[in-house]
Amino acid sequence: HSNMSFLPFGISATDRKWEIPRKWLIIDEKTPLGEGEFGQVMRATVTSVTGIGGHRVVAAKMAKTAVMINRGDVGEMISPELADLLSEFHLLKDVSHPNVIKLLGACTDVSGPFLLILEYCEHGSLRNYLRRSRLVLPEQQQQNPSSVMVTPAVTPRDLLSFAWQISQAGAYLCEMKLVHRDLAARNVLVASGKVCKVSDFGLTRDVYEGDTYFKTSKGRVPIKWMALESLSDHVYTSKSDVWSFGVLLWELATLGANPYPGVTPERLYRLLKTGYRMEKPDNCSEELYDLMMKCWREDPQERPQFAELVKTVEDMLGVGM
Ligand code: ACK
Repeated sequence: HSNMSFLPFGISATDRKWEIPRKWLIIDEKTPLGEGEFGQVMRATVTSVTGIGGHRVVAAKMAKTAVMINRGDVGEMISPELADLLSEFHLLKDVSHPNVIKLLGACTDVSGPFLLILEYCEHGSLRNYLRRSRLVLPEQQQQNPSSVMVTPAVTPRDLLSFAWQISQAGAYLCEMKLVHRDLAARNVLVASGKVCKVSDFGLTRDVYEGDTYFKTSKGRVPIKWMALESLSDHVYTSKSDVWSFGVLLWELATLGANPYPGVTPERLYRLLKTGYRMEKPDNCSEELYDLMMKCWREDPQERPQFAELVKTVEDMLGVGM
């Protein structure tokens, strides 16, 4: 086997510019960032890469069963997990936005598993970041300023800033005619400087919790983030992404709580259809609650566009004055 053969699955000659030789990658095996039924995210260091700067910490994402795949046989041996990773690769090649996870490269040669190399986001997922922030009391931070570095306290203004950044990413994706389908706090990463990056473009998540994805014949779907029309007709549009963004606003307001507590995924559709929506969380402003409620309008056309959401959150932040 030639050591420079490439995956047949949609990897073209022009993709070679993304190729990172495996020998440049040092995978930190001891501290997997995330592991699940679908694959793994590992922390790694890329060395001697001119394109992306000398030494750099990155995230390497792999499909769990990728090693088992006989990549010599075209088509038939590809696992759904690898298919998701490959589609994420092809999608990320064409996007560029400060609030969308950045693709740095890939390892596609057949000497090892397909690896997607992404920028590293030191604070991990927004959901975990929000939940960790609950544990930090302002007094604690004053006493021990170093704790600020580990888990910075989250202010109401930070939450609005996160909402604003994610709405910008939403507006960008909408402009690119891309539908994310799985916008949720677990799929937003937090980089240094509290910069939010929308990630997980493969639809299927690596790590998930109990009622997050409802298993159907079509795979796992994030029921509690899904718009009514996605639940009933499997319709996904930028307006269904707006619905999910509304749930994400609720996650922000509750510092990462699980939506619709006590509601089983099976019951959710009927409940929403009868007009039920989540209550205003404690400490959530009327304005922010009004915004999420608009995102959850039954008629997709009546929901705001991402561009409008950006403006409304901007007004709430008081920027541009
Ligand atoms: O909250 P976390 O630690 O941050 O748990 C998830 C886990 O992997 C599964 O996705 C973490 N993760 C994923 N991608 C990255 C990345 N690019 N940088 C840092 N952490 C990541 C995420």
